[in-house]
Amino acid sequence: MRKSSSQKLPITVLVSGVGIGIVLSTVVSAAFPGSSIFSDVPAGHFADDAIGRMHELGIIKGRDASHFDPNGSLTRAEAAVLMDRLYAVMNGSVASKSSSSVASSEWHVASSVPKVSSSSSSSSSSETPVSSLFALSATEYGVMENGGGVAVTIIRSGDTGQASNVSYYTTNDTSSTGDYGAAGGTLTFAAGETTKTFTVTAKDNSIIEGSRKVNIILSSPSLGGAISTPGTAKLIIYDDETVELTDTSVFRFISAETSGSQSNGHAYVIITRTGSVSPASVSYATQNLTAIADGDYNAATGTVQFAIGETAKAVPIKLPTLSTAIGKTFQVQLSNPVSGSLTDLNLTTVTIN
Ligand SMILES: [Ca+2]
Ligand SMILES: [Ca+2]
Repeated sequence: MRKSSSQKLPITVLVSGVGIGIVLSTVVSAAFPGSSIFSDVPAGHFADDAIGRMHELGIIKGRDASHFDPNGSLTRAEAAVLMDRLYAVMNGSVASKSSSSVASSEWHVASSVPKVSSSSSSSSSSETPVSSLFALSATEYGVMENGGGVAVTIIRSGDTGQASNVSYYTTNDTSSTGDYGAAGGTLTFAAGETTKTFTVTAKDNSIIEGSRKVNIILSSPSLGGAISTPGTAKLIIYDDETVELTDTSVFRFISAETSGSQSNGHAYVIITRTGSVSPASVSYATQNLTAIADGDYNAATGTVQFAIGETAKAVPIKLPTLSTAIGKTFQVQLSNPVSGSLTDLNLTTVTIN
């Protein structure tokens, strides 16, 4: 296919057959959605109208007269034919000649490129511009791998007094398609509506793999609209497999000896851990040496929770103001690590100052 430098096709048509439908959605409206033609395209499917439009334009056909196979893959040859037809339609010419080497029984081949009659052009030709701005509610969302889905909110500002719509979709960042359910569609805001939500679903597995990121992208605002900031966001899928962390998360005190000042009211002992890709916890308890609990210092026991990303925690131990306690010592002992283990620095001696 040759094309002049002034006639460029959108790069995103390379992504998939469904992507082609989305990109061209502003070219012409569908008289018949894909679901009215193909039994395997659900009504309301995010590509329903796009499939109908592309069928009307003759750019795509079904696997047969009643099946589209919306989740089927596109080969490079099929992509070339589709783009060639797309190119011809966008330039007002018929592209059927380019597909002569492809069997007409193949799903993507149209026997002719029908003109779209004026009666089949509906809403977009008479659409009134609405200057809505669309943005995501955050630049980052998070979900545990086994936590189901996360609701993503689109906020509409600007002109919200009239109906308008915007599309959204997801792509891989560090994720792969098995990590989540691909989300995409067009959301219509009614007059007065300022927020809409959609859900991206995480897929659970039993693989230790760490966190992965998914791109969430707003696109294709309706006529007169625009994408505001943030128009893209990252969804972080946190792994819930933690078995390996028993070996990788090690708890310890930062020092075998420390001190606490009565004038501060507390002694603080610092617990650190290596590895922070998963929640973990460790318990602690005070023990007398020369200092006696609940006189020279307040006995303390508890469990310290480390959230994802946390590598250090301070445990406060109350020190009453008591001159006879000065110079005395007690210990703090670590025990019961969860999703981690202990090392030699599991005991620290505190001197009261
Ligand atoms: Ca899992
Ligand atoms: Ca996993």
